[in-house]
Amino acid sequence: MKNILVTGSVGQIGSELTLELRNRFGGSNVVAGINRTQPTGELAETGPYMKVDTTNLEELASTVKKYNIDTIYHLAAVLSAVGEKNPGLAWNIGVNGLYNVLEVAREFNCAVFFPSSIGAFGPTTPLDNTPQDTIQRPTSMYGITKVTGEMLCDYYYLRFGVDTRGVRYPGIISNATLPGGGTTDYAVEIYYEAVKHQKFTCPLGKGTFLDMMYMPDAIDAAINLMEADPSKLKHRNAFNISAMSFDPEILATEIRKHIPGFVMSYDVDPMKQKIADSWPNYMNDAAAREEWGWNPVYNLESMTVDMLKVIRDKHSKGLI
Ligand code: AKB
Repeated sequence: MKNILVTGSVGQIGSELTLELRNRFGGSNVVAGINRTQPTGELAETGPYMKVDTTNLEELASTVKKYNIDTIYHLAAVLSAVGEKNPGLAWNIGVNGLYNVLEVAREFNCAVFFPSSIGAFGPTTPLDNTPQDTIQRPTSMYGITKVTGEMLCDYYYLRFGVDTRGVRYPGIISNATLPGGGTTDYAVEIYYEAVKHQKFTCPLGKGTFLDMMYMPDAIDAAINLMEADPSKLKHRNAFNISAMSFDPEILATEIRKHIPGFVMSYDVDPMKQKIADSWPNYMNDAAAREEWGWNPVYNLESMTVDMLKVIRDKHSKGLI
């Protein structure tokens, strides 16, 4: 029997991951860890939720104990753009929060999923076909917390045998919960603005290629990796995973196939642009494919069809 805790369960990935885990493993077996934002709707109705501030070791430990948790999906995080504005907060949540999760996992024998990111790379990394094992000297605080997290997870596995596993997520595109404060958020916002106003002002410049992924694939990645045969995993943590790579122009052209009048202009945010320029154009994810069968379903075309269908539906119901 699995008993799962998801930290950051009201966030962009956490909210959809929690519901899918409840689908697969039963609502009462998946605890939604919340902090400042209360869960609503399905998230509040389909299973238990608890206040779990990951920077508070006692709060985390008492929830793990109370629900006999054996697996923690640790999604609580501060994204890259917010992290640059508040580096102390990014460090506290990104590193001290993870340290507490790993300590509790060690004490209560839990497996841990940790999402690293393309942010764990930096300007001296080979940015095309970025290898699984390569130079990592990120220049954002977000990236520094992600590299530290990758190494902490390796350390807890090697030193204490904690079953840590993780991926390096690209920008995640979704239509349920909005992302908050990332560099790749434009690739979500553009769909909403295209449906609502047929125009969008892009904060990243033409030619800024980044890896991206549709949410259903991001969720499958987390669950499939956690369910994978451990004897096949040579890396365990920080697997490069990707599904597509595009720049804002390519994305706008794809949207225009469905909304011919869509107009995009640019107002480049220097801080976001600097971060994006230091991240890979596209990663090599062969290790994930070989070691645990990573195989994304959605590409830019199929994702765009689905995104526009869902967002148009919400718009027609007055929900956005
Ligand atoms: C961000 O832009 O900060 C995140 C990420 C790629 O990790 N979406």
